[in-house]
Amino acid sequence: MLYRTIHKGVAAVLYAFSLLTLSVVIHSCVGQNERKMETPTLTVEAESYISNSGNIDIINEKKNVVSVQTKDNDSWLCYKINIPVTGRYNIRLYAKNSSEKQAVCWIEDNIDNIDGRVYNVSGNMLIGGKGSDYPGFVQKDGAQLAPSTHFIKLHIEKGAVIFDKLTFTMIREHESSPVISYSKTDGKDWQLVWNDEFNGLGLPDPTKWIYDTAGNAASWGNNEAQCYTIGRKENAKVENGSLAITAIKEDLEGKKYTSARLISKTAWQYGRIEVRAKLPKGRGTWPAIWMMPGGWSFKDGNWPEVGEIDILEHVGYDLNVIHASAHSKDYQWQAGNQKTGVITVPGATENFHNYILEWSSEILKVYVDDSCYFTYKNEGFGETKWPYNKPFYLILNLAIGGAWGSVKGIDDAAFPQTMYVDYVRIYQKK
Ligand SMILES: [Ca+2]
Ligand SMILES: [Ca+2]
Repeated sequence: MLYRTIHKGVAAVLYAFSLLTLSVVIHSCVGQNERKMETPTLTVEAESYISNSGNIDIINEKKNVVSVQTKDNDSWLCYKINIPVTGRYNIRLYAKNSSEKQAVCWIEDNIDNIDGRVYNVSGNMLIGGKGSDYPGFVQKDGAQLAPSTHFIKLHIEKGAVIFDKLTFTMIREHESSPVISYSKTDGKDWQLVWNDEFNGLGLPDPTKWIYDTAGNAASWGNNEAQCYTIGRKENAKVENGSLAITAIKEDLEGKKYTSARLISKTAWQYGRIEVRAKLPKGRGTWPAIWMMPGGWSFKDGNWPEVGEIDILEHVGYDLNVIHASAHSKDYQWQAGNQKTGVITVPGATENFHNYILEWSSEILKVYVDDSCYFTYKNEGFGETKWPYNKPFYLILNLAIGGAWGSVKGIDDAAFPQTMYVDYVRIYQKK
């Protein structure tokens, strides 16, 4: 359910655009000393610096907004922050320029402040002078930060700025080495190799799932209407034996809905992927259970050449009609010739059903319960038609709107809506 309506050139532009302006989720703040990360946005007030250099004043810029005003010379401010999880963070600097000249800011990290090593985390963040077209903050995707206490130094050069706060929002958790599980081609019976029964309570198991928000700024290439969040129980939680991915009608980051997109930390090559789910309903909902190649990220582009396997898609305006598809360079949505199967499943939004992919080097077969309704055989013509001889990871998401989901509009009265997943079980031949 990825780029779909985007032609390659547009995708490339969007990719470049997203690097410049990636806007990620900010919903609530976590205190600076809070180690447990429900919501990975750290907010650092400008006035909370522990040391500084240069000529600065603390001012009440507006009611309830305390800021730091720097003069028109070089200065720095140092902050002590706790980074809870290894990863790359989008860094926003909420500041405005009080001089004519463009100010140059950057963020530097003193690693543990022990050996005096420093490195530039953000690169230059430019704040235009008075009269420039400026949205109130500048942002950059920063270099990777390790989980520890950091002494972060904000440098301000050339201009004079009024600086309110700084935020660090996780873009994507660091994956040291993705786990890959291969099926034996000469194996006999299916054996369970991975599962999540969703028996706990709270956020999804962080050893098994990560959140993907990397396409929020680009509306995920399908012009989707939701903002995907990270570590927010309202959008993704485990309770009553199921994972609940819930789409809510609420404003966040310029979008009108929130939801979640989880991707597995393990990738599998071949196997039987079994997902027991109950679907949301309502015009505008677009739940999906699908797979992309191991290590692939939305920002990597190169869709659909890399391959995509959709085990389930359902759009709310077409109740109970279930789709399975396989996309490749030669068979894909843009050309209208992707390999697809369709089946009607009465009560798909009322009851749990098993959505199953059986996948080998020779064939893709998709089932609902015991009914096989999609088969695609490897024709033996190579990667452009069969890019499925490599590991793929699993994605569970509930999109709202988008090129397909919003064909008949979005029924705001239907929200909130939830996709429930009773379990995910992966079998391989060992
Ligand atoms: Ca402030
Ligand atoms: Ca369960």
